[in-house]
Amino acid sequence: MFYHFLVPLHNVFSGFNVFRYITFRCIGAIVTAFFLVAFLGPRFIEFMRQRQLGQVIREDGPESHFSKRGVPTMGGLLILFAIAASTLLWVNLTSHLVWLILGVTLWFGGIGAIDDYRKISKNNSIGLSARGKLLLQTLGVLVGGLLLLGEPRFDTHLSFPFLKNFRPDLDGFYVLFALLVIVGCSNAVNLTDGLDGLAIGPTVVTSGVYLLFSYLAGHAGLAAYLQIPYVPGAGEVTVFCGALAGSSLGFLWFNAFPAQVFMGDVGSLSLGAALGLVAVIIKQEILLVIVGGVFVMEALSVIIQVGYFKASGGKRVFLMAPFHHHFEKKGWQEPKVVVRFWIVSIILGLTALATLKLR
Ligand code: 57M
Repeated sequence: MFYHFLVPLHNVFSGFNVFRYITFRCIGAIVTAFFLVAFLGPRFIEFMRQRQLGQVIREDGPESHFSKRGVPTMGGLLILFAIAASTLLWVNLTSHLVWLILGVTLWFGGIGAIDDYRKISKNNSIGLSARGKLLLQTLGVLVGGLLLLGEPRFDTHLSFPFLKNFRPDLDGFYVLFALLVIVGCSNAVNLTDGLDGLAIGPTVVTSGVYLLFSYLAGHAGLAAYLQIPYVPGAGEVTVFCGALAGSSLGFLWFNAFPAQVFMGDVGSLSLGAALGLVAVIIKQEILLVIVGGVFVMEALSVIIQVGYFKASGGKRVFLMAPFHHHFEKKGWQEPKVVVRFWIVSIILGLTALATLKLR
């Protein structure tokens, strides 16, 4: 919005020219989103507490989690509000890509919100069925995917980190691939969100890395120099990534151990979908396996555990899945598990950045 109102006023005051620059608007989006969450956070937490809209805790989980009963949840509403408000303030509103990302993110948030609300209002931890959730997620991605394919010059080739000349074309199958990336990432973030700050920390790192990649992908000269796919219009996605990183940092303020609020499925499903879609749009889908390695590890631990559990008639690979519960069961304190997962996430983020030069 600022872009549209203030840039035309540069004749009156030349300083308004600064609103042209993606870098400036991205920083504006980070700061705005952070302070929106920081300011509204205590009010939201108080609101949820007064209405006793708190977390239901499973009886079969680690005992250390029983004390978390009643912690306000659905903090994702706050994150989504800050992302949407900050993006709309700072982005160039003619960008189709940003509207698409906002639409898909809010759709996934809506699915999560229905699920959360059913759980807390009935207070019996039963939300939407897994099949119902998957169907709604698939619908959201299919509509988004078709709109994306309708974009002029949308590239259906994949690009692999470290391999600049290997770019297979998925053509019509690209939508299915995008479905796998977006729904997979959404559910992986959801599985990761089981300890204070565990999902939001790597979300900050991942959105930070994609912020940089989308800036580079949207700049023809830099993209050519670094030999990454050039995606016209991706520069505006940088502003969205800024809003995502800023609101996630703001949420971490309250979600850090001991958490005052959980994000709920409204947060985890939408954040995961947003990251997956950004990766798809800027043609760095495979890189997500590295940058979002913590989410991938968590999802794999569940697949391995459930698969082996069924195949072996009740044996387990981990003490408990997802992976973070394994370490809790081994006796690690919650903050230790979380900070160590953050360290892994930061190292993976740096590795992803290194792929820019190593190709
Ligand atoms: C949801 N949700 C947290 C909170 C958060 C297939 C199976 C492995 C699925 C998995 C599952 O349901 N995962 C997705 C994980 C829950 O948090 C809420 O859910 C939102 C995210 N969706 O925002 O609203 C609990 O996590 C804790 N938490 C924190 N801090 C946070 O900032 O401490 C969350 C956020 C909260 C709170 O305790 O109540 C969750 O874990 O339920 N299922 C599991 O994760 C279960 N694993 C399991 O059954 N493993 C089996 C195998 C055979 C599948 C095994 O290994 O034997 C565990 N879930 C729980 N306890 N709660 C089992 C133990």
